This record gives sequence, structure tokens and C-alpha cells, in this order.
Amino acid sequence: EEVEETYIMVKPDGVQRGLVGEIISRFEKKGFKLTGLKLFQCPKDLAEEHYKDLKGKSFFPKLIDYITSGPVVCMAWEGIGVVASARKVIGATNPLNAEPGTIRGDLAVQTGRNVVHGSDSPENGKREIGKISAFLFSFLFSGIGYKNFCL
Ligand code: DAT
Ligand code: MG
Repeated sequence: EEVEETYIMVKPDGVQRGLVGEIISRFEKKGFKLTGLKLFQCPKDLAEEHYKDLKGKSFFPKLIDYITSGPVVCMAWEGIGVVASARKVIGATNPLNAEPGTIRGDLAVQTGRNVVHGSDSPENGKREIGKISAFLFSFLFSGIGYKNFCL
């Protein structure tokens, strides 16, 4: 049982529907530790990097359009076994297959509007948090442009 970090992101539909508090609450109540949080409009290149394993899938262009369509809430959560456990809290990719009691099982119906992302491995958790952190950090020193991306 290792302390891990996972990248959790409330997708644009979750933000627009006012589900941010509900989603954060489920991870807090489970007992995980919130170690980073940012409301953020994801640019296309970062979205493509985030979902690079799915490049080539028929739904990839729609997925990128969706994830860049409005602000997302990016979070890092820490805890023992948090990567796999967060995936259980989130539920199956297709909300119609997600068990009641999971976020997607309770709050979503469409795969293309499944309200939340969670890393699928500790390695991807590190990679995803690293990419978003590097992107945000780069804007801190650029002097311009930060407000165009970061709400
Ligand atoms: P997950 O988000 O459960 O990790 P994934 O990594 O396989 O699922 O896919 C990332 C996202 O891409 C998923 O949340 C929604 C979208 N997606 C996956 N499979 C899809 C499909 N068959 N049709 C449409 N969108 C899909
Ligand atoms: Mg995934």
C-alpha cells in the first residue's frame, strides 16, 4: 500500500452543471488529501497531450472539442492506493454501465459527457499532473497570456 497521487479533472459539463462541490466532496469524504486545484480553460495542444493514448480513435476530435469547450477544474489528490480507488469512486467510462453510488453512475448518462476524469495508473497520474503543472507554471513567468488560459 503506497501513497500515490492522481489527477482528477471535473470536465466542462460537470463545471457547467454545478457539480464541482459534489465531486470534491466525494473524494474528501473517502479520506483522500487535496494537494492541488485550479479552474482552467484547457488549450487544444494540452488536451491532445493529456489524451495522447486515444489519438487515432474515431471519437478523438469530439473528445478534444468537448474538453476544451469550457473551464475544467484540475485537481491533484494524494493517498494510499488513490489511483485505483478514485477510479472506483468515479465509475465506468460509460455512465450507463457505472454502478449506482459512483459519480458517473449517479450523475451522468453519456460517455461523451461523463463529468470527470481520473488517471488510470500511478505513472499516468504523475505524467498528467506534471504536464498541467508545467503548463501553468510556464505562464507565471511569461508575463502575458496567463489570463487567456486561466480563469
Ligand atoms: P476513462 O475516462 O474512463 O479513463 P478512457 O480513458 O478510455 O476512459 O477515455 C477517455 C474519455 O474519452 C472518456 O472519459 C470518454 C471518451 N470516450 C472513451 N471511449 C469513448 C467512446 N467509445 N465513444 C465516445 N467517447 C469515448
Ligand atoms: Mg482514461
